[in-house]
Amino acid sequence: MEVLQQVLAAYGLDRNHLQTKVIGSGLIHRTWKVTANSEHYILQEVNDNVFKDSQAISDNIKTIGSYLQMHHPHYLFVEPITAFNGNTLVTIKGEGLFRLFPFVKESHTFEVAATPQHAYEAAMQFGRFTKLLSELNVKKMKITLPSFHDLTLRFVQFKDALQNGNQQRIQSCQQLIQQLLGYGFIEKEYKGILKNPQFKKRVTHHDTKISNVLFDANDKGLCVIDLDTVMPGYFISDVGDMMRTYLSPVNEEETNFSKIEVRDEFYKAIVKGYLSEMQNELSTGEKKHFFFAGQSMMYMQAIRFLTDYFNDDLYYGSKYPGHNLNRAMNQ
Ligand code: GN1
Ligand code: MG
Repeated sequence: MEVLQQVLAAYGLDRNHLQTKVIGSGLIHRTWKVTANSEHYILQEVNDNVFKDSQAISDNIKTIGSYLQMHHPHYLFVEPITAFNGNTLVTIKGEGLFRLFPFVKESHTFEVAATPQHAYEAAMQFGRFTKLLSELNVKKMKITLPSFHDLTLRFVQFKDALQNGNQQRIQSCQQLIQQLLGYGFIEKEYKGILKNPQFKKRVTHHDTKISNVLFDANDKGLCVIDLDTVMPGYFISDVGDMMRTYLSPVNEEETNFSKIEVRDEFYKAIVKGYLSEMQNELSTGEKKHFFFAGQSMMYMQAIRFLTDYFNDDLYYGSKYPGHNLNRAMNQ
């Protein structure tokens, strides 16, 4: 707590009237809701082990912020607050890297898509975000995580882990490994996309789970948040991660796998919501890959979790033995 008070003081918040509460379920950053003199804020510790170039994140947020301010001033863009050091990021020696956001009044988030309407609203918001930025030169965006959604690289990392990872764990997962290798055609199709001139790089969010959308009091989407992975990418990343996270009634932590199913209505809602904004942006070739989008992101996440399991949970961490194995099987 001492550390958080130190961080908040760097933004001019009076350390004597503060309340902090852990919120969010992200695997990479840590997040708190802060109340200071009845004003609310969101405080985040940025994982600089994963995001090694924090300046790239700040630069991208500035680039997008100024573009939207100029061309779409009505868009609700939640920017981090500038600290006394003139920067949005504050380093506390030996502790980490932090930033602070204003809390958007009367907004809320969902942890799961409970109704097709939630899925529709979220998909529309992610589509709108990319569409509003479609005239921004995508090359101006920095790469915050190199090769983040490169399925070929993830496949190579998976095969690397099979060679060099925890042999005991690998031995006990032969069936799952064979199953995942059997889906290798998904990676081949991805390679085809890289060569397909109909596919375009756009400003892509890359983390489209429902909790990254702010909703208003009437459950209408307001805007998207969590912009660290916004960088050039393909639409399959955003649409695919929505499918990965909205189609099933239970999330990636569920270990009773019989509860996992694909809810058709939610699939339709994602396509409809996304196309309500992106209809005229996507090529015919891209539109043909809606189904593939879901397939490829679920596959990528399965091999990322299993790779991490074989690498002794170095990346995602684990709360109980076999956690990342369960996450992989869930996918
Ligand atoms: C990570 O931290 P979080 O939960 O927003 C990961 C995503 C995964 C997700 C799986 C930078 O996101 O790619 O889809 O976990 N982000 C990074 O829950 O690796
Ligand atoms: Mg995230």
